[in-house]
Amino acid sequence: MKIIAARLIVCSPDRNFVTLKIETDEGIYGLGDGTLNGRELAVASYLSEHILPCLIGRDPFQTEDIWQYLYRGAYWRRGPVTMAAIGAVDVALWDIKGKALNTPVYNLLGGKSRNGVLVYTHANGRDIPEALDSVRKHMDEGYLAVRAQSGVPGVASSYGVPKAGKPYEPAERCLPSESLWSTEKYLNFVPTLFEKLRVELGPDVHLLHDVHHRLTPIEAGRLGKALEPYHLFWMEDPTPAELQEGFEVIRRHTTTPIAVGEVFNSIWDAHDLVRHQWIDYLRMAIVHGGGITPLKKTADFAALYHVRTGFHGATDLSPVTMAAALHLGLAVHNFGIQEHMPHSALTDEVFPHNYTFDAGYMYPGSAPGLGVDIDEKLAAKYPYQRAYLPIARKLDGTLTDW
Ligand code: GCO
Ligand code: MG
Repeated sequence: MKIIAARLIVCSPDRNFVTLKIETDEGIYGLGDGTLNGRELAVASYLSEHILPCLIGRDPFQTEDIWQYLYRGAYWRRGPVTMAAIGAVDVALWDIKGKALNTPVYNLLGGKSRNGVLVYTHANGRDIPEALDSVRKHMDEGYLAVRAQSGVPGVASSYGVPKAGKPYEPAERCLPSESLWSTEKYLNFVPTLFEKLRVELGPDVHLLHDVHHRLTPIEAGRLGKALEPYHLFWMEDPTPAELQEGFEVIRRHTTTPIAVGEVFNSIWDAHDLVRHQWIDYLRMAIVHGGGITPLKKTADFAALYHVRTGFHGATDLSPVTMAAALHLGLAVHNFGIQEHMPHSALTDEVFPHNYTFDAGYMYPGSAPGLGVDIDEKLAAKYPYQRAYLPIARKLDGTLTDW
């Protein structure tokens, strides 16, 4: 089998997506996702200018060699743009491989290690009563695990809280908006949120929380300790993770489990975190980490240190990445949980897929390959629109991590 064509479909059905379609001489094609929120065209250009011409004529079954060719062969390694571009190719090749062998991708990764993939979804509210209602609503829908975010009194536009009545979607089709941030107000408030949730909801539901990189390690240690009575499933991205040893400080102070990695793009970003057991869950997105090939290796490495997976699953990753995460999550032994932030109805229409949700779990389906397609005619009706993530400033105007 040979690759005869590779092209991009950049569309915006409610939000931007960069999709790669690789076609073969046997009529089988595969899809990959190259979406990098707010930087979509950088990945599209990396793919069309630098990668796609090199794919023509290659054997799509050689996922390992093609991955090494694109990673080592470029000389310039890593970084979100490069790795998302490589990830798009790698995932499309696994899709082709599954279709050619007439089997779902998880069978090529070790087969099913479990019946279904435990997922968590997002609850949010402008205040504690609204956040509580939102968690309850998702529990009624069948979710066994829910991430809870709430507006913080005295802090305008807190992370994770939608603008009135709209589903939460951080990228906006305008120049970056600015939100204000106060660590002091946040740290005083969050334990009261989870105290209320536990009292009202009981001990069984898994509760998660995303700090979104906003604290220093010692502040994160304080928060983790304060949250211990409410036994969170995890506290996510407590501090920016460039300094991996920062997590040792957090670990020294709290037993609240830690999840990190949605902005990582290489096993090397997590190497120290994993081998020192400073974290519990690794959240790298399949696309931004360079595809299924490196993520399988990363998961196996993490397994040696009791670190489990919690792959990124926000709406800025397309249904193709969602499917890839479900196949890999079903197969690896050290699966932890999968994020599920459902896409809009329009996005789902553009990307028809086989994966399903039932009673707290998701299932990738048994279609050959990944089980996701793209309706190109419909996609063409929604052209790319420039969009940015917001930025955050402290109350005194200092730019801080969003
Ligand atoms: C999450 C996230 C996201 C990010 C988004 C940025 O845990 O799902 O933190 O919602 O903010 O992916 O593009
Ligand atoms: Mg997050």
